[in-house]
Amino acid sequence: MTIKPVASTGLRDCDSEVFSAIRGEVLRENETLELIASENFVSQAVLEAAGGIMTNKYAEGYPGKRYYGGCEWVDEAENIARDRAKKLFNADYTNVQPHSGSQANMAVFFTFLQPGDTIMGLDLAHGGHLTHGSPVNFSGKLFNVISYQVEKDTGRVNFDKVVEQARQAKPKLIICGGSAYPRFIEFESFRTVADEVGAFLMADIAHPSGLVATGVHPSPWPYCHVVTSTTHKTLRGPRGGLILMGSDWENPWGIVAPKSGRTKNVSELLDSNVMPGIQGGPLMHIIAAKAVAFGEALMPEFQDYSKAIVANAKTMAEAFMKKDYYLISGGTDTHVILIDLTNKELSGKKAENRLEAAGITVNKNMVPYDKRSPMITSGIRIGTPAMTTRGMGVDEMVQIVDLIDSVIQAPDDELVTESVRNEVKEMCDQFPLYSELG
Ligand code: DSN
Repeated sequence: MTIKPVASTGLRDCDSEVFSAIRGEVLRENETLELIASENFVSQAVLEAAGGIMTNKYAEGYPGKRYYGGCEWVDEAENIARDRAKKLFNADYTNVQPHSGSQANMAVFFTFLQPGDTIMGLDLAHGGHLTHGSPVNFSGKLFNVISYQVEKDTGRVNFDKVVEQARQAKPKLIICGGSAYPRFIEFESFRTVADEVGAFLMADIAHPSGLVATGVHPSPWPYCHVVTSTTHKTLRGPRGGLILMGSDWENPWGIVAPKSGRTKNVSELLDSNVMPGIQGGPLMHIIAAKAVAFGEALMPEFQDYSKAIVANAKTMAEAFMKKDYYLISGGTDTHVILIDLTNKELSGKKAENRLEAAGITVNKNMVPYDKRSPMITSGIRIGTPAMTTRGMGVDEMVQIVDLIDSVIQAPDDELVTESVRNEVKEMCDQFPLYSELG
């Protein structure tokens, strides 16, 4: 038997089942309207790096200090990623190895906290994130969690209440940011609360990070002690995580390493909590792709893109409100719109299903004070990053709102679904995606 060299056959020829699944996803992305606020379409260059041969390389450790030989080129890729991330976010320290935003958050918690310490984060049902203290997540299992909420009438955080809660709970860490908060994160107000109770302040900017990088969303500096993010939402990179710090990396607080009791820079503590603390070998192909995405985000065009994301979201928000949709917080400052469908008499789950049948992808989402369960929900979340990448502008956003409304008004009418699906296909044909993938 002759063993073929691995490079001799491509996916199409050697594995028709997986090829067919990927081909199906290419068609799905092409032929539907992608409105999930946390998704985006990466460039061909990012795709190439993410699917590249650095997936072969083990590189536990950090550039110049690895546990494996042969790291010359992956060191170069990781150094480029670090330099570009620091420039992009005006940061003094970064770690680009977290496989996801959850791992970035976990590394921060393990650096700044001991199990059992108290943390304060935005309630998941009010726009927070699983890792900000949900009882089903490590954050809720390992730490004592006090959640803050948004106000029923404004959909916004009430800082008089947050400070009152913080005075009572005395959290060691306060987390700001979330996954369904349509407004700017109020970094300065959170810092005032953190200072009052002597807490560390962490911002999770996973959602707006592309907007933060381009100045379209306010900066977490100088207010936040540590910042985490994902790289694949508004930042339009490969799926992954990121940690950032400003000058506090020098450890003005004298935090000590738990085992040795030695005081180190926070940067060293964070690095060792990422690897070997919670991860092994870094995904070097993804780190190379992060470097490419950071390079793209440093280009002036990326600021135009970020502004267009927000202009599109604001246009959609206005169009929905004209049609009597109830938007949490009455609009948006970002790429996210959160709609409470209670006055439309269908659940978030049904809306998600019926819109999907019509070629429009959104996700069901809890709304503040939701009476339904997380698997049913009363709301949907909509975001504009992916459609903006595709080149769609405000006219298309108004058209999309009309299409969504047609489905929501007649969710069980198959003729309406079919007609919307045809219009979606026509729109998508005008804005081709990944045509180079055939
Ligand atoms: N699942 C992500 C989102 O959709 O916002 C957050 O992790």
